[in-house]
Amino acid sequence: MGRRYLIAGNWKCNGTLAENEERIKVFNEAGAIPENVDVALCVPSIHIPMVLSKVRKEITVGAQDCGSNDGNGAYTGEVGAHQIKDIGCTWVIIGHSERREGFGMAGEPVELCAEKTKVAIKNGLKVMFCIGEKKEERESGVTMEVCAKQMAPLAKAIEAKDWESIAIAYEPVWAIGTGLTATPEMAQETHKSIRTWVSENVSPEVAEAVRIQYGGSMKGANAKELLAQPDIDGGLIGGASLKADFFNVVNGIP
Ligand code: 3PY
Repeated sequence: MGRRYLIAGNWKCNGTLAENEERIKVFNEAGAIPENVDVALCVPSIHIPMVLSKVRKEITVGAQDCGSNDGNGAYTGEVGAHQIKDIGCTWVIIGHSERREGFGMAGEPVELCAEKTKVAIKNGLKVMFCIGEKKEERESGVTMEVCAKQMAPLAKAIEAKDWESIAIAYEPVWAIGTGLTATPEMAQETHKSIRTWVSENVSPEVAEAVRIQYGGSMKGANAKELLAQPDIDGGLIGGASLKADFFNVVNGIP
């Protein structure tokens, strides 16, 4: 496989400054990073400057969302892609299911996620673009229809060359924060279908090159088997990225 693995931590809204400094210390001392993997940490925005100043240079840093505004303006509470880039980040997560669901409020529609991605790339960021189905959608056999609906506005909003700045994070919603994980076979089947969708709707070249991460309760204990699948190119790691176990995932790559 020509694709480099991408293992990224999604710290969500966790940690005091002191706790997150301690996490960085643990990861800095966790041993060498294998040559065929990119490691990133997407941390709470308010802790980005601390993480950038303390983390070892082999680990890149990202935010967990950005505004759809392209530049400065009257957008109270937003953090702009231009600011995330300016401060030194490489990545931004867009469309995580927790944001799509909206924490009980109106969530982020797929068109907004596509627009944010376009703006993020324009401002020099790389994007982990999250997609994935809910439990009832998997049970009624519409997993791929759901993923396609989430990707279609993105494919429409960006140009072919922009895909170089994208990793697709397939995160079945039923596996997030539940301890449930898709079996390696289930995950592989969906990753393969996603790659086929990209081949048919973007181009075979983009499909071959784009990295598809698995997310949803990935941890040291299950990473090796998931990452051994031919279409799983990495992980977006929630809870386990808050612990030393994150490096068991990094070290689980084939
Ligand atoms: C999880 O593993 O819980 C995630 O949501 C990763 O983004």
